[in-house]
Amino acid sequence: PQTIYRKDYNPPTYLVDTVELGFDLDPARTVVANRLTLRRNPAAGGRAIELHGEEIELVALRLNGKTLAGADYTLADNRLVIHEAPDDVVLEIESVCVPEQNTTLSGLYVSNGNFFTQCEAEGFRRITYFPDRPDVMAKYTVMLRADKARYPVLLSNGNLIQEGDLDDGRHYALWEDPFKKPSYLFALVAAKLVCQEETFRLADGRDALLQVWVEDGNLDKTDYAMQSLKHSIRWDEEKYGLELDLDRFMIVATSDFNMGAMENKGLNIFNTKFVLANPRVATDVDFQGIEAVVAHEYFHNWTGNRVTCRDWFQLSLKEGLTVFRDQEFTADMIGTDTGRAVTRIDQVRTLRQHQFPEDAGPMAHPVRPDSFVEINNFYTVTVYEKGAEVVRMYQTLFGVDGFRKGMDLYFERHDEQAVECDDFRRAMADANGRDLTQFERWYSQAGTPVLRFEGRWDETAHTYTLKLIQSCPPTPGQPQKLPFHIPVAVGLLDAAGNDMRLVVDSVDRGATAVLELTQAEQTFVFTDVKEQPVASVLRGFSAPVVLQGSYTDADLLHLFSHDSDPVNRWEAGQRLAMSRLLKLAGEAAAKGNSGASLNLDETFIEAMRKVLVDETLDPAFREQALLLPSEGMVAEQIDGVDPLAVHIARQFIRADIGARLRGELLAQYEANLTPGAYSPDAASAGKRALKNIALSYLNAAPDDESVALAQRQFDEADNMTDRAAALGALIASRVPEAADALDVFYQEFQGEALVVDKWFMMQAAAPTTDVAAVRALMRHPAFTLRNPNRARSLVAAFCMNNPVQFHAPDGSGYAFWAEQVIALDALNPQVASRLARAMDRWRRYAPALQEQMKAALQRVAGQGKLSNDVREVVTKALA
Ligand code: DPP
Ligand code: ZN
Repeated sequence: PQTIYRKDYNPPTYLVDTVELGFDLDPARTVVANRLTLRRNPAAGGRAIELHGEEIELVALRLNGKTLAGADYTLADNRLVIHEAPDDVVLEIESVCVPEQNTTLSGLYVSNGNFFTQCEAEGFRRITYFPDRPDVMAKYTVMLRADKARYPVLLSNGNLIQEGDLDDGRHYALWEDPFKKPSYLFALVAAKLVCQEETFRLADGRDALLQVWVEDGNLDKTDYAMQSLKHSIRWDEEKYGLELDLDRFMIVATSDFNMGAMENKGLNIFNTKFVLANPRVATDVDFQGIEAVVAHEYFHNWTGNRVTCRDWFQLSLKEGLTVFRDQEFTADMIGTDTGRAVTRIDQVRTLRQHQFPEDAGPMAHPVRPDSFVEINNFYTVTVYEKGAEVVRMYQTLFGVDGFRKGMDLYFERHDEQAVECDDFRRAMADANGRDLTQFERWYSQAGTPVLRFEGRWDETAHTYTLKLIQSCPPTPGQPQKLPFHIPVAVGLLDAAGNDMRLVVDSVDRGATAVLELTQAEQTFVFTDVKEQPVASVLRGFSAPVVLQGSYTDADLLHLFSHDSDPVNRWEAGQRLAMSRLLKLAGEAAAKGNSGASLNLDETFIEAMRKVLVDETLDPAFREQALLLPSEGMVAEQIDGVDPLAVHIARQFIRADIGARLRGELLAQYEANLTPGAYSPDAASAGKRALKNIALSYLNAAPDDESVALAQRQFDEADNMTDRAAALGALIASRVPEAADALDVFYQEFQGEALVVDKWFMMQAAAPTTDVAAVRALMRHPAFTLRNPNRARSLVAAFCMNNPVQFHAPDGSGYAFWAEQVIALDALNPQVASRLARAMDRWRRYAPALQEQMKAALQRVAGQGKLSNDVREVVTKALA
């Protein structure tokens, strides 16, 4: 496979003005007629027209009305090159594809008998020959023809111009998108679907038609998606002055989808997981996911569609920015300060759990990568979540108003253009009159920076000197790093736990100062500091870095009790927990992985008790504070890690909390019941979260009463959040009741695919489920590798969320992984490649495990036939 480099970018030789597509849809043989007008790009030079095409058959090719002879063009390696063309060209291309055989779910495919498309990043070339690159933006007209009985609904981008009947029971629909767009935003749907629809008044007084399309029988699960869409439209109008630019906006759900959703212009196509919800089948987390993803895809209409990417190396231009926007939307929807902080804590946890390991592993890449083999491998937590952190830092540096000015300038300059990350940075810099040259390193340097702080209080001078030291570990291809421009939000707590007023260089900086670290080492002096403070550094997680400091338990307890910044308050608790987890994991390993005679100190238990019963704190925050760092996060802190030791340590702490705080946990369980009709709002969800973590701790040290409590909740709850939590508690407590509950659950929900996914997932992630048990589940009639959600719910969930069994000392988990990566790769490379990433961190494990992981990687790498997707991942892992 070939590596593609950012530095090799060349503008397209020809630009496309208009595209007229005609589809005769047939699962076995779809004929696509494509008429495009092109014009030579004076900025490029060259008279060859280069089109991409993959897995399609060329039937006819005409240039300005003349059929091209074989000598006029070359068709090889998925490229169609017309050697010499005049300045203005009308190309007519006829080609054929076979949607029913397309298991990759990229291009045009069939799901449950319906047609869908997915074109990002490079799926359009699987539909027709085209310069399939985001810097070619054109206006599209689309004619769809299909059997009316089988496909009564025909949708594409933009506005419906005309529809009617044809002979032979067929019908047609003509769609026109008034905006120029890159090919990756093309979409069509031909299906038997029903919709919830509504007219919505936009800020400028226009009415827009909003639709949510689903399969028959699912209309009872579309309300929340519709509501989320309306909230998103309103929010973008109010927050950024950005309006819906179309007369209609459609969301369509399909159960076969590689990603979460796709922002096709005016026709968003979604994984059912992010559309369908009602209290019976969806959890609080599912509702949150729907709100966030609906918002995300809607926000792309401006950040991604109106202003798009010049090339795929710029992916974070739209993804980092749009994730930041959906994060801010979610926080604003909750509306309270703690609610906002709780969402921020979720984001920090995601970064630590997924992005930091990626940034430290073989696939580490900058937010704006310099090269790739397969672009589909770069829809990563780095491009998305770290990219969002980079965008957030502009807002931290310039404030909400300064950020808005930068956004306004960005749209003023670049509407309907395909641009680079640098253009966004320039708009932020120019709008705020700041030099952001050094800030560019956040886009070009991979790896998570380490930020160390040392504080010294001078008793006589009444100064507090804060020394900040930054470094960044090497990553593949980047042995040395230069200092980053890091906004470091700092507060100082006095002995009573109150914020001191901060004075730096005679300027009063209030309770929290945003210091700008630009050198490898810098000191900041706070004056008028009358007592020894405790420093609260990196408030609000003001930069995506690893923070190190010589915290004492006393400092951490002080912050955990008093910090006015809820994120750092939570963080102090995580640090207290992490130090215990590491110590106990070490002890367990030293004792041959027996949990016997481990001990947890009273200080820690007392801290947990205090936060658990603190009625001044939101339940949602208390739940976050009680949730221990995951086994994966602990493993990241240990060289030569033995996952079993980590599991034993974490389970021991959970059981010890369950036993020693039994009374308090029971009381909180009772106090946070949410009687009455279910509502997914943040306050109710927070109560359920606290109640359910109490239930989970109680069942980490199960007794008759705690099991009965879980059983009763399972039997009586009227919503999926509580039912799934109860089932999880029963499974974790390893009682015989768990098997019965699993059966009941399956019987009740076997008709709900998304709930069946949960059923598989809970079993896949249970430490009692070994490889043999996973194989048995794969033989269940409801299992199939062909559906991405289902494959992920069992196979990926086992490999990624069940560390103890996946890392079984006999290597059986790794052998299973290799087998499944190979099997999936033959069907769907994108899904296979995600699974392949389960081995990213193999070099961090204990030597005996490492050896077997390497062997499994080599087995996959040794396959003759592998997709570029999987080949890139395993090759980089072994490099
Ligand atoms: N569908 C993916 C997203 O919205 C890729 N654009 O992030
Ligand atoms: Zn996106």
